Amino acid sequence: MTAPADYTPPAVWTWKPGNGGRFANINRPTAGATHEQPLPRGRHPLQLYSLATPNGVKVTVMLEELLALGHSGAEYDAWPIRITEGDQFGSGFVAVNPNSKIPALLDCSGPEPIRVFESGAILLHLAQKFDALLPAGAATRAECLSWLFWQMGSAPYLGGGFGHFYAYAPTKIEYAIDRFAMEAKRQLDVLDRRLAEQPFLAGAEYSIADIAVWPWYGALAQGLLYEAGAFLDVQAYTHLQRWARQIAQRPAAQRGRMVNRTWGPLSTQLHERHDASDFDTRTQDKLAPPTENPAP
Ligand SMILES: N[C@@H](CCC(=O)N[C@@H](CS)C(=O)NCC(=O)O)C(=O)O
Repeated sequence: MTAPADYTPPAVWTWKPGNGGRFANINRPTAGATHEQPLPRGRHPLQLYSLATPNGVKVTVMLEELLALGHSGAEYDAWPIRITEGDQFGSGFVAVNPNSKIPALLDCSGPEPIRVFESGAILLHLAQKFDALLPAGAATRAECLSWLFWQMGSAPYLGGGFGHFYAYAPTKIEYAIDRFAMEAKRQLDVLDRRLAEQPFLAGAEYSIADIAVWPWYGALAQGLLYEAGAFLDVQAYTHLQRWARQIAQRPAAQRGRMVNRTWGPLSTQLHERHDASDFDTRTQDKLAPPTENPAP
């Protein structure tokens, strides 16, 4: 194994801003707002503040699925939060999510706005509100929630562990890449075995569990995350491949992955979404300048 550079941690850690890592210009060890920046508010009951990273795409796919099911109360305004520029530390965003991470939802359909942060909490809030995409039976609901929370606990090892050290860290550390590649492959195998038994994660029906897992592990399986498809041999997970393709063909998934996307080919971007017709009437002059890919 290649020897890592010598480093002895000091007795007390201190922050060295701009350590060369990706996001070094925005990461910091404290919480709270850094500047005044009110959030825009549109006309729909649901106001989403997000970006089309895997965590953001979960919510826009969910909203597009709800609209496709005929739930007009799921109409939403989606506003981009440019995390590479520090929008998540603006006062308005921090009031909706004190954790300063996208996605964040403001549900204005009742007498008082309700804030919801954490993508899993947002999926559950919407599923319960519209009584949709959450199985009714006790056993399948438990299975659905188990996979939903599996995603919340597992993806940080994929994104913050494997993705960070394989794709973003300023030096390639064999120990870290080995450790997290092993865990990423174990997770892919967990999903593959489950999807060998059932068409979807909760069982026979598509649910919020699939909506949570697909933007991470479906994208990884399709070679769209960290350019790691060959490295992790994702084609070997044939049941996961089948499931990933099947969801990618859903019109709501195709629309959802475009919303608040500010990078990549222009045909894949829709910076703001205020109406279903926005998908058809996108023009280049409505788009702000594209930004760097902020994939986690
Ligand atoms: N557990 C959170 C994770 C959210 C998250 O990590 N969001 C990232 C983008 S994918 C973010 O906003 N990062 C900005 C930052 O760390 O400053 C969720 O599921 O909502």
